[in-house]
Amino acid sequence: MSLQDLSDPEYFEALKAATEKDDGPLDLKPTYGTSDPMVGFLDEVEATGGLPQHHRLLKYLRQEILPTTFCAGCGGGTVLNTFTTAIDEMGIDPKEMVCVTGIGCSSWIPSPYFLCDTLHTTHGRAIAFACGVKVMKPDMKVIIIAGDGDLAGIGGNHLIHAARRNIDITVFLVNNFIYGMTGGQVSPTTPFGIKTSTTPYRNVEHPMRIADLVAAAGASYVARWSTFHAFQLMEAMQTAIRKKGFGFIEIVSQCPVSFGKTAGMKDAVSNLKYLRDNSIAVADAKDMSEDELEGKFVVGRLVERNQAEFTDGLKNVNREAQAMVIESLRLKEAGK
Ligand SMILES: Cc1ncc(C[n+]2csc(CCOP(=O)(O)OP(=O)(O)O)c2C)c(N)n1
Ligand code: SF4
Ligand SMILES: [Mg+2]
Repeated sequence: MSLQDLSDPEYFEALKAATEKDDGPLDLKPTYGTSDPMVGFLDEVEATGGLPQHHRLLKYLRQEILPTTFCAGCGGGTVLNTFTTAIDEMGIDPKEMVCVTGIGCSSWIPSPYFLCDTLHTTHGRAIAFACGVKVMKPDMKVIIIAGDGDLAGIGGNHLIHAARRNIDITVFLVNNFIYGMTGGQVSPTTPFGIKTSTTPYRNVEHPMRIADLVAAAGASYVARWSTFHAFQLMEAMQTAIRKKGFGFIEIVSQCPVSFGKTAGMKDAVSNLKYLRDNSIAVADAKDMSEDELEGKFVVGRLVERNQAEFTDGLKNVNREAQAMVIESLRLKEAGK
């Protein structure tokens, strides 16, 4: 399976027919009955000598499209695994979710790989589509997974204003520091001094601290973790999904191919060591100066607060407006 196959209309029709089959409600009982995705998996590998057909997370994936097209060592696989585990542990029925995404390697994490209703939108417009879905379907869990280029670059304005409105959607921004899919161009989150394909000498811009910006804009929950911190990330994903209002996690992730090749970290391990060695816990960062924090990733919960949510506000104003119209009609009928 390759990107080429996906542009073949016949292949797409077959894929559509396969995914449109309605098999009734999904059986959400974990196959192995544990939250550790490796338990059972390794036993089955050993017993069969091949890849397991019954891994408990497989049912959340569009299996007809596997294996993924991610490069070896890409953080996209970790994010997909972490997200799927979070959904499984929370017992959320994927039929009650809509995943929305934009364009880029990270946008492929929910679409096509995660098996729920997905909207694969134009570059930078995932949040605009997601807001529309949430307003019309307020009971659905609306979750966005997309890249730094998509959400902080071309879609940055939508992100800020959705956070300001505190609309009840969840956004997982995969920050691999570059435009990965198009060859590693500099992005708004590229660290200072790093070489990319469009800054071959070094990046002279300072990166946007996108999670801090979203926190300042008014989101209910904001955290930053990395693919090195898979378990903390999984728990934070659950909190963000549960939290009423705008939930946001910046997931600092590795792209050994488009980022690592120019930045001097060609394999996943050196990328992950870079994430590990440059992560500072929120509590430790409090006493550090701006200069000391240059090039570091402050990880942990940045904000958690309770405040009015956008779709509730819309519902209330609709109710008030209807009451006003009914009252004015009553007065009119009464000749007053
Ligand atoms: C309007 C528009 N401009 C530019 C592009 C080309 N383009 C496709 S993916 C992409 C960057 C994606 O970067 P990011 O969101 O960080 O995802 P990554 O591939 O790094 O995961 C760009 C610029 C496009 N598809 N549409
Ligand atoms: S180019 Fe980078 S982000 Fe895209 S799939 Fe490959 S490793 Fe992942
Ligand atoms: Mg990117």
